[in-house]
Amino acid sequence: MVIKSPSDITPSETTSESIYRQRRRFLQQSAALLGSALLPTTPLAAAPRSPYSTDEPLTPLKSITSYNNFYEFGTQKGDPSLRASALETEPWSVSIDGEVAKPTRFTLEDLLNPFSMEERNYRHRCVEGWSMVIPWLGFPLAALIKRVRPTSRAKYVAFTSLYDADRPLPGQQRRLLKWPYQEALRIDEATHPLTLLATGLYGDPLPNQNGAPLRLVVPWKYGFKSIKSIVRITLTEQRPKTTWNEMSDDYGFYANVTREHPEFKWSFNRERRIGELQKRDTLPFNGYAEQVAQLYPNGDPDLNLRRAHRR
Ligand SMILES: Nc1nc2c(c(=O)[nH]1)N[C@H]1C(S)=C(S)[C@@H](COP(=O)(O)O)O[C@H]1N2
Ligand SMILES: [Mo]
Repeated sequence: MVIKSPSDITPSETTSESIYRQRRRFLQQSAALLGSALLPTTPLAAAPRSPYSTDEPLTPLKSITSYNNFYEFGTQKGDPSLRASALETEPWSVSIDGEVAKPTRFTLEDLLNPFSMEERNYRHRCVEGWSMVIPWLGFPLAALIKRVRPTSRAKYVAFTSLYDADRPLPGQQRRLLKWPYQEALRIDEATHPLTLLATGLYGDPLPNQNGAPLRLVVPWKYGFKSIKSIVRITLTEQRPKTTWNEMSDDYGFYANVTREHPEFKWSFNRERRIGELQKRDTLPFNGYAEQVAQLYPNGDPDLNLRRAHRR
């Protein structure tokens, strides 16, 4: 584990988190006292607390930004924070194409401009068996999809991370994965109100190691679905290929956080919340069953597929 003890953390690293907590407290108090109309126009004032947010204690900023999976920068948990400064996020553009009214390449600014950012404190569960609680800033992917007007044939939404074969990132110089990293959701999952495009965390823009400048967050699925540093979004009729699912069926296309899956090698019923010593139970759909279970009326789609193949 790469988590440092508190004595290793320099003051500058903790400042932004403690300022965040102060501002958050101040905004909550002023909201209660004055009503939202009189709130100062800080970024946090524009990011109201969402009913989808968990009240669980937030994972410290230091852990969220130093214990990462971002194989473009290497496979060690510390590689992304050490190396992600190599990621150039300005200028940035995102192409949206496929089954949409008008395929467009947006500058990041134009893409984000129509949307207001919300704060969402979400649980994050990696297949490796660790978890965090992360205060994202972002907006529902549903709003963007609506804006680009999907055709009636759009059944899936595919995402691609940045990759330039002429200038590969450190981890992309090895065939750790098939580059570029790709992920996809069914369109009803993509337009579920929990599904976010995140542009920040702890009230500040996304650090590079967390997938700047734009990443997906799908909190009821294993972390590998939450693709980072997105450059392309494609709406498709057929189910797209996705990086980890192509490597092994153990990484299901759906990858919903489930318990009791003896068929899958990553069937963990327990998880370690970063910062805690005791393991805790993993919750069905990572604790979001009430919101998302109805998306899967026939049970776990990955498991059903596996059973069908075996027959
Ligand atoms: N492009 C890209 N996206 C990615 C990954 C990656 O290696 N490359 N790792 C995934 C995995 S396995 C996890 S657990 C989360 C980790 O996000 P975090 O480092 O912000 O906590 O990002 C996901 N998105
Ligand atoms: Mo992960």
